[in-house]
Amino acid sequence: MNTRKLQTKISSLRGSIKVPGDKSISHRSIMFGSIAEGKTTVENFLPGADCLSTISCFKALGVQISADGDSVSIIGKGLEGLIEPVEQLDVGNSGTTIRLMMGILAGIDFHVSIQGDSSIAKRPMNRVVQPLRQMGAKIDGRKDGNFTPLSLRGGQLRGIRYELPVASAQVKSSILLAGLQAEGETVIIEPEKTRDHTERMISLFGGEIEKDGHKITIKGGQKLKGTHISVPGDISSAAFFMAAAAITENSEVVLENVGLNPTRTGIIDVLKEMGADITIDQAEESGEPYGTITVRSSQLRGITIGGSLIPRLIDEIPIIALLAAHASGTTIIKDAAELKVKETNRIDTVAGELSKLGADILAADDGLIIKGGKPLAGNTVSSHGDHRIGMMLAIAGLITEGEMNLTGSEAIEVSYPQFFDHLNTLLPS
Ligand code: SPQ
Repeated sequence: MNTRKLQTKISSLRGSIKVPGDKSISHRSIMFGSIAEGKTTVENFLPGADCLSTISCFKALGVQISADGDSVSIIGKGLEGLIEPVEQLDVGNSGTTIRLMMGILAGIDFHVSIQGDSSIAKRPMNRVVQPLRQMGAKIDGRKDGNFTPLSLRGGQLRGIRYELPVASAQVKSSILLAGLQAEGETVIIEPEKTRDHTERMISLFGGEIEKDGHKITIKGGQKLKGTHISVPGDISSAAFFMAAAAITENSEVVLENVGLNPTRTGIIDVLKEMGADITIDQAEESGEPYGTITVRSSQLRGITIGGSLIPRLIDEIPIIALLAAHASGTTIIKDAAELKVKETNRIDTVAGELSKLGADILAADDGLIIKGGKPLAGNTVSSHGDHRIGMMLAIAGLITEGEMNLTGSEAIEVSYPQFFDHLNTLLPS
């Protein structure tokens, strides 16, 4: 495990950066390219550890994939082109890889064994295992298939009508990928709208999908055709620098080519409501909307965040907690119990690590209560192996007095390998 000395209290943060490609879209580009027929090319792919796990799993399933930095090309031979892997598939730290890949493998009549790291071993898989079993897949694993290692034998699936018990894009996407191969129609009802990259990608690859409010319908037996994908920058990565500019003095940070899919822009709504000085310049849409975001030093105030906003910013809650710790007044984050089943229990890790710096933050059952405005003081903090906790703490350093060390800083490689290089370019020289 690496320990890294963090930059503490700075006088300004200025400059422009292009954050790396969106993680959710990068995963999906590999998966769809692998099950489509013909060649798919991907530009601005995120070569972070999680997306590289997706590439290695699909290579093990017999797909020809060549990656050169952020350019990837995939020779898809359709679902029939996938072969039974000799070795266990290793998803590393990636929940998206395991849950979406299971939806694909559920429809194929061969055996696969899947595992991941110690964080994946704690994350619930029942949420996809249950609907995929209902569709006809045979899945087993630890605790009746709720935890890895998992063993899966797919086969002919039947369409189902499924009301999602939790708002989860991973569960929705897994069922949609199975639904593409099932007999008849699959209908999914979401309790709240979640990120819709899978739906957009089905259309981009020539498939048909119907959306009507919270209801999504897909017909089985569809064939997809390879295409070209340009991945926009990841708003979840940009969020760390948006927050950094807002909480530091004399700052202006420009973030170029950031994905602005409305199912992901909750962080922009929150920054605006907290009083941030933020400008959005949206560009023409090509499959996924994108644009330039500029954030300047701001006077922030506490707000209440909950309901349908939560899935639109679920991965940004660690950095929102830091914004709240800096703002004046109280921030309440509720309806976010899903945070407990991420790479770490993010309610506990956020509250624990920010408390170490002196923030007034309480863990609640479904969120956090933060009384802002207390000055932060340096300490040794830990990522707990969670990339988003590591990046949040590195940004906290920028407003912290004294020395600060981060253990487990390597976790950041999962979604943002150039994070510290980008941060350095914004620091005063
Ligand atoms: O892939 P993984 O590990 O689940 O990644 C996380 C993250 O913080 O990067 C969650 F821990 O993002 C998920 C996100 O929380 C990625 C995702 C997707 O690409 O579909 C959807 C969300 O998860 P969920 O469970 O709400 O569907």
